[in-house]
Amino acid sequence: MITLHHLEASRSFRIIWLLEELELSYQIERHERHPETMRAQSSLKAIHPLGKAPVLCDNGFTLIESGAIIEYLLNRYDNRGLRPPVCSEDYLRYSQWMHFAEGSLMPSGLLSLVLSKMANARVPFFARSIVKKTVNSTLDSFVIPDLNVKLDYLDTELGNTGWFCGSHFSAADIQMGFALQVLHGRGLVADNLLNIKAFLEAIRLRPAYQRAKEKAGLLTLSLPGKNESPEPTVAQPAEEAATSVPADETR
Ligand SMILES: N[C@@H](CCC(=O)N[C@@H](CS)C(=O)NCC(=O)O)C(=O)O
Repeated sequence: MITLHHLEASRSFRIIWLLEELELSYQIERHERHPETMRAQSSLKAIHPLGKAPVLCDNGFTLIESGAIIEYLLNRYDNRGLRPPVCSEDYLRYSQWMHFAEGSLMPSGLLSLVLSKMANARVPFFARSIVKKTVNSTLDSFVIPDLNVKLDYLDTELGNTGWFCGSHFSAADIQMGFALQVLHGRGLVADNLLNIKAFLEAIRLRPAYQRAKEKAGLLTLSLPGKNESPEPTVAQPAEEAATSVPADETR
């Protein structure tokens, strides 16, 4: 039996989503975050020394890293063609976006999260304004502009077909979709990035995504003092709008 160790509001959502897309049977072991530090509780360290999610156990093997877990599940169980053939041009795109998500996009998001937390951290009164000024200037001069260049590029790329590789949904859309979801949830995706918004709406309407959301619970973390942005909605044909599931109020 496949066992997924899932941490609330974390990347392990990707794996639940993929398992739902593949319609595999699996079990979820749930782990919680510490209410103040938001770090994973020690139960996850008992499964793997790094104490990070996702962790997948299958066939006596324990695997970490969402990209590696996705490749493993596709190698072994892909019955839906969620990865383009290795010799195809689409595969190059697939491979690029699978790496880009954790190699380039999530680090930008993490940096902005850490710095925003730092800007709001409790520091002695005399140092407060200096810390805030320094952190905000790093955010404004480097972190946010760098992230925006990436997001603009992604928006242009998504303008081609609406998906990250070729004209079909693939596992790269899961890997990238979660990262964009997190950034959107933190209000970091500008309103004019309509292709990203349409992409987020398209994934949200997938039945497997909706099932995964029901199983995963809270999807993303919000910043201190900020409410999460609601899930994006673009204009839909009337009959689709009538059948779509409303946004989960816990997000
Ligand atoms: N690159 C890794 C990142 C894993 C990771 O940082 N997971 C976060 C959740 S999104 C985590 O477990 N954080 C808990 C902690 O650091 O205490 C992956 O894609 O699996």
